[in-house]
Parts: sequence; structure tokens; C-alpha cells
Amino acid sequence: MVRTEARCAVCDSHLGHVFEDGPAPTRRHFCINSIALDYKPAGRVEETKKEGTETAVFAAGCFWGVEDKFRKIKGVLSTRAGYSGGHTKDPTYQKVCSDTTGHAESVELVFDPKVVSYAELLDAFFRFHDPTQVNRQGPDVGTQYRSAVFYQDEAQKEAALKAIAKLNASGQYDRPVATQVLPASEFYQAEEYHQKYYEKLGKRK
Ligand code: MHO
Repeated sequence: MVRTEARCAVCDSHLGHVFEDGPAPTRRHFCINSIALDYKPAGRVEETKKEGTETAVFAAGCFWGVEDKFRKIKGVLSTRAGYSGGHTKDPTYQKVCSDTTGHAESVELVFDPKVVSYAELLDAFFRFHDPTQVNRQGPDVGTQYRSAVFYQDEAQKEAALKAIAKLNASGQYDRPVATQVLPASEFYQAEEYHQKYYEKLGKRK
């Protein structure tokens, strides 16, 4: 007999069902959907900002793919998909999609600089998208899809400017790199269903 639906206290997603045929003392039996569980590869640290770790924020088009690609890099400890660089407080996906908030779909990474350097993350960032496209990334058009580096400190700013200068000088592109290099402003975490979107999709298949 279904007693009730179990829902996430934070995002209200359906997690599974609670039955009344469980063991004492509560007699409850929780049936949790596997999609609600986040399986972590052994040895991977998640959601904790440990001492010695650093943060990086990048915008490179639709955050689903950007987050997925960064998550595969060794030394990237955790990621969040979100919105940054705009002028509205607590933006929603719908608002950001309307191209009126100034926010860019962004990904925040916590990484271990002893395993992967910020310069290496910048290299990956530029590989993951076409930084010469202005306010778009492929089929996705609008300022929310612009290319941007949101730097946390002067060292990150210098590294980003250096990487851009190197790319422009390389002749790799026939247009200049359009990536904005901006000081990190508030990072608003996107709705839960946007987090690790492709991993969740994979689990559903
Ligand atoms: N073209 C994509 C954009 C999604 S992304 C999270 C889609 O709507 O499927 O902006």
C-alpha cells in the first residue's frame, strides 16, 4: 500500500514512495528511485569545499554539455550549473532563456590545483566550445550563451588574458576570440534538473 510520495525537501522532485510495511520501530519502508541517487565514482569528493581547492567559473554555451565535459577532467572535484554575470537577482532558467537578465549559463568548478591547473582548465574550456562566436554557441543564440571567464582573482584574470592572446596569435581561428574576461559576480545555482543533466539523462535510458 502506498503511504505517500517521498519528495526532496530542497527541490521538491519525486524521490520514490514510502510504504507502511517496513520493520519496527517506524514500520516504514522507503522505496527510492535510483534517479534520485547520485552514484559517485570511488575516491571522488563531492560538494565539499576542501582546504587547498580552488574555484573556477566558465560560460561556454548551454551548461548541460559544459558541465558534463568538465566533470570528466581529473582534479575537478565538483561542479554546479548556474547563472552568472547578469543584473537580476535569483534568476530562473525561464528568465535567463528570455535573454533579458544579462546572465550567462555558467558552470562553477571546485578543483584541486595539485591535480589540474587553472591554465589546463582554460585550455579545456577553449577546446569545449568555439570562443569566436559572439552571443551564441552553435544553435543556441542569445547573450546567455556567450563565452566568458569569470575570474576569482588576479592570477586567474592574467591566465585567461594570456590564454586568449596565445589563441589569437596562433592562427587557429580566422576571427578573434570573443570570450569576455570578467570578475566573478554572484553565481546562482540553476534548478536541480539542470545539475549533471546529461548524467541524469544517461541513468534514465
Ligand atoms: N538548445 C538547448 C538549450 C538548453 S540549454 C540548458 C535546448 O533547449 O535543448 O540552454
